[in-house]
Amino acid sequence: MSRASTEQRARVEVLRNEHDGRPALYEATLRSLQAEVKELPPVWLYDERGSRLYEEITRLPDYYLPRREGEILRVQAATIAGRTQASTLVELGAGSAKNIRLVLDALDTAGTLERFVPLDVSEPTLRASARAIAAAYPRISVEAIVGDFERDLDLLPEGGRRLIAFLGSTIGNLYPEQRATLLTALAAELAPSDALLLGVDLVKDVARLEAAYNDREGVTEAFVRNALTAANSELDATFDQRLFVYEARWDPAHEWMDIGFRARQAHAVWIQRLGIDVTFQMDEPLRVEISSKFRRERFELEAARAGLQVESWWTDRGGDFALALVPRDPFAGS
Ligand code: AVJ
Repeated sequence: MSRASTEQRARVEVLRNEHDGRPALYEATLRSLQAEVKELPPVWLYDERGSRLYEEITRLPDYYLPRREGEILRVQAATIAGRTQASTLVELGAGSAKNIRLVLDALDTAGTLERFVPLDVSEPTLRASARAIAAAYPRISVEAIVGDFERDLDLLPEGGRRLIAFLGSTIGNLYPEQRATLLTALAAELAPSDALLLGVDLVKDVARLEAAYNDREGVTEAFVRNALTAANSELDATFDQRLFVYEARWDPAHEWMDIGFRARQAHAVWIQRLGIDVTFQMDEPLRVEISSKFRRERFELEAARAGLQVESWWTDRGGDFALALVPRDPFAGS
């Protein structure tokens, strides 16, 4: 682990830099590209350009997720602050950290907040949002962690009352087994006065789901294609954009959006840094991410299996999105 830099003035510390996580990512990429259904792990989506494109997605009219989550937070943030009385707010997969500001505001108003710990895979994005948060909330310190929430929970600072937020339905990018592993790891990480705040997108009308990932402007396609560009440049790979057609469709059996490409024709892609050739048949899929959609009962059951109990489940008025508040120990007297 390395301490990349300390920026005293902005009170932003970057614990651990991007470098440290690369071997594990390459290993995971190797495995995914050799799996039955070929996949490029979604972490490849979130380099600096990808994070910027995701920002753009959040402004698309059809991409309702962040707006619905914001709607819930505007109603519930004060309650969340009152119940958790958190002194440390952690955000996993923080990105540019927009909706989390609603939680920061409420905790700041409640007067308990001392520290914000955003964790994200993109170092430039993390640095920018950490600086912006430090400037906007002069009373708190910001300790940013460049990392992968599936691997780096042990890097989270301890002490105080911690609220660990995982917003935007990012948990939907994980397969059920990975989700179970993460929830179990979070349950183990929580101290008695800590809590989790999870944002999850809900199962809904297929047309609306598919529209959210197939915008006319092609921003989502550009975002997903950027994973190929990122892999080409960092792994010295030969993914040819013209040989892959973008596809995002609802998988009713798994209740997830299946997002990626289909090969236009049979061909091979050489991945120099991994030392492998990946061969595609005509029409063969290359998945880049899944985006699981949830139902309350199933989610609560999964949480329970990990030893977590959902104390509050809040949705927006339309029932599109949900926020789950999960204390390690039930909040006393509220
Ligand atoms: C950030 C993972 C929640 O799954 O909706 C948006 C990513 N992909 N458009 C999602 C995404 C295509 C997004 N998450």
